[in-house]
Amino acid sequence: MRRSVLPKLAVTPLTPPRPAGIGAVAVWGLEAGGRMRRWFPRLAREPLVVARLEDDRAELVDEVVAFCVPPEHAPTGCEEGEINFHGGVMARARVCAFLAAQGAEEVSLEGYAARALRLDGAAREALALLPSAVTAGQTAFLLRQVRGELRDAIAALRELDAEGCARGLSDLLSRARAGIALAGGMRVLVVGPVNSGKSTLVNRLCGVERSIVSEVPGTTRDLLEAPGGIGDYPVVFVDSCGLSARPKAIEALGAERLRAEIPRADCVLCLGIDPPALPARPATALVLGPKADLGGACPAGALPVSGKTGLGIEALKTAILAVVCEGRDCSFPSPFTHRQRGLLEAAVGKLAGGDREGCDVLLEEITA
Ligand SMILES: Nc1nc2c(ncn2[C@@H]2O[C@H](COP(=O)(O)OP(=O)(O)O)[C@@H](O)[C@H]2O)c(=O)[nH]1
Ligand SMILES: [Mg+2]
Repeated sequence: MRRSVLPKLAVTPLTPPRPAGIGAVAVWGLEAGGRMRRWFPRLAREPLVVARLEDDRAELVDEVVAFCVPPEHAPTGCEEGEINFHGGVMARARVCAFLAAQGAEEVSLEGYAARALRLDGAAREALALLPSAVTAGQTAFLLRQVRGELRDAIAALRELDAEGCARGLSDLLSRARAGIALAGGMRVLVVGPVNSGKSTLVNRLCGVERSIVSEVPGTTRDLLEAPGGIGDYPVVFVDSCGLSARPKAIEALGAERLRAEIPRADCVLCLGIDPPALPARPATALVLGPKADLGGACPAGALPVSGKTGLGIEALKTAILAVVCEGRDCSFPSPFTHRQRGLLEAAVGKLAGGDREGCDVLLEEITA
C-alpha cells in the first residue's frame, strides 16, 4: 500500500464482541508505531509488553499485551501495533473508546483487508467468509482463495485466445455451484405431508435431536434450522410443518413461511410428494420414499430412506451433493460467490458476442 493513502491512525477490531478469553485490535496507519511507544514506553526496548493501558486521566482501561509489527512484516508496509486485551463486549468497547479518543479511525476487518492487505476482490470475499467457516475443507478452500487461487486462474485465462478463454470460463462456471456451496454453505429443506417423518429425517441428517418427533400430526409448526454438514460442505437442514390441503389458521402461517423458504433452499427433499405439487418452485429437488424400513413400496425414481434406522441416509447425502454441486467439486479453481458467478456469466456473453475487451473488463472486476 502506498504510504500516501494510509490514514494517520486507525484501529481494526480483530475479534468479535462476544464472550471470549482475549480480544485483539490492530493499530495501524502512519503514526501507529509512534503512538504505540507513547502508550507503552517499554516497547522502545522490549518486543512485547504486558502493561496497564491507561487513559489521559490515568484511569485503567484494561491490562493488555501490546507489541509492534515492523514495516517489513506489516501488511500495510508501515509499522503496525497490536493490542490484546480481555475478551468480551466491555473490554473491547473500552479499548476502542480509548483509541477513538486518541483520534483513531475505526475501520472494519473488511475495510482493513481492502485498504491494507492488498488483496484482490475475490480474496477479500474469501477473507470475509473465513471467520464463519465450520469445516476443515471449507477453511482450506477459503485459504486457497485468500492466497489468490481464483485470481491466478482468471489471469491465466486472459492470456489465452478467445476460444481457449471461452473453454476455460465454461470450465470455471461448471464449478460455481459447488464453490458457492462450499464457501458459504447450503440450505436443505425437508417437506412432505404430516407424519411422513420429516423431523426424524432432519434429526438423522444433522446428527442431533433437534426437532420434536411425535405421532401427533402437526407437531412441527414453524421452520426449524439444524446446522450440520455433508463432508466438507456446511449445511443448514430445515424442518417444516406438514403440507396439508386445508390448513387451519396457525398451520396456514407455517405454510406461508414454507412457501417462501422453498425457492431459498439449494435443495428440497420431498418426502412422499412430487416436486410439481410444491407450493413454490425449488432450485433442485430430490424425491424420497419415506419410512423405507417398514418395507412399503417406494415410488419409481424415489430414494428409499428411513430417518428412524438410517437406511439410505449415506446415499441421500451423496445425492444432495451431486444435485446441488452439479456433480462437481472444488479441487480445481472455482468461483465461490454469486457476484463472481454473475460476472463470469456476463463475460461469457461478451465473448460469445465477439467482445473480447468487454469480457476482459468483467474478468478484471472479479479480482479488482
Ligand atoms: N418406522 C418408521 N417410523 C418413522 C420414521 N420416521 C418417522 N417415523 C415415525 O413417524 C411419526 C412421525 O414422525 P415425525 O418425524 O414427527 O414426522 P413429521 O410430522 O413429518 O415431522 C413418529 O411416530 C415417528 O417415530 C421412519 O423412518 N420409520
Ligand atoms: Mg415434524
